[in-house]
Amino acid sequence: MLSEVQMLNRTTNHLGFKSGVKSGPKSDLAERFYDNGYLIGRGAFSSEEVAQLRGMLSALYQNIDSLKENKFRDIGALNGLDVGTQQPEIDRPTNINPDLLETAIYQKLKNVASEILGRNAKYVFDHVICKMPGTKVKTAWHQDRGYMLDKVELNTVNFWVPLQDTDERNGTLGYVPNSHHGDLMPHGSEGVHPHVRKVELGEIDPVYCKVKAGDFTAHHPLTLHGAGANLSDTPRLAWSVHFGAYGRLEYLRPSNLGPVIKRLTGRDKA
Ligand SMILES: O=C(O)CCC(=O)C(=O)O
Repeated sequence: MLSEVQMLNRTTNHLGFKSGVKSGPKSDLAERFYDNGYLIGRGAFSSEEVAQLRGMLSALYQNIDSLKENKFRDIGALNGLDVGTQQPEIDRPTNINPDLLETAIYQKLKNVASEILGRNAKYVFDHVICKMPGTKVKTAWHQDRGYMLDKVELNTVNFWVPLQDTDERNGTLGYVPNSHHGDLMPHGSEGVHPHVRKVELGEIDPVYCKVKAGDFTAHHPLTLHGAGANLSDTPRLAWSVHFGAYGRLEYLRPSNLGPVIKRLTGRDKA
């Protein structure tokens, strides 16, 4: 029986970037992903790989003033709290620094996504969230599909890469196992930043991920998840990267065309 680390190393080694996986029986990883709605990959990245990525993402935060308004926001800066002091988020950091696409961590995530999807995975989206030390702001419970235009479905594998050891004290991710077997739930923005989408939940029994730097999590776009406050005295940085079998062409699946065309022509606001 292979340990989880051995299994991941095997995964990342045998899936060369060029060859990837085209088809075949469902792998162990795919089974865990689709059965539970999420998985945790342990010991996938070296400390050098984590340090390199942390440095590259932290550097983007030094230049937030130069970012376009729709690429940067502080989703925790409500009720008079200053922008930049709570939970600053940058959309598509790979657009700002394309070298991120060349990092070992990106390539390994792409290989894992290929194994789960059963074919060569392609980039769809990424964002980075820094929970500032002492921020009480939580990441609201949501399904990633709740951020999509009405009825748009992207069949993605959504990774979350913590860049320090992370647990309930400094804002780790919590999942509601098996929640991806249900439908998309109604999402709203009441009481949170206008960019944020949230689900009102009753009783839930989440699993909070206790992870080390070098681990990652992956979840299905319908899996309910959220994250806690950062009560520690260091920033909690995490990179989220989404892959799909068709990359950004996922938006052009026939069933997505209606809402996408409505958005492009402004008819969704009519
Ligand atoms: O980093 C976080 O706090 C939340 C990330 C998240 O919810 C996501 O990437 O889907």
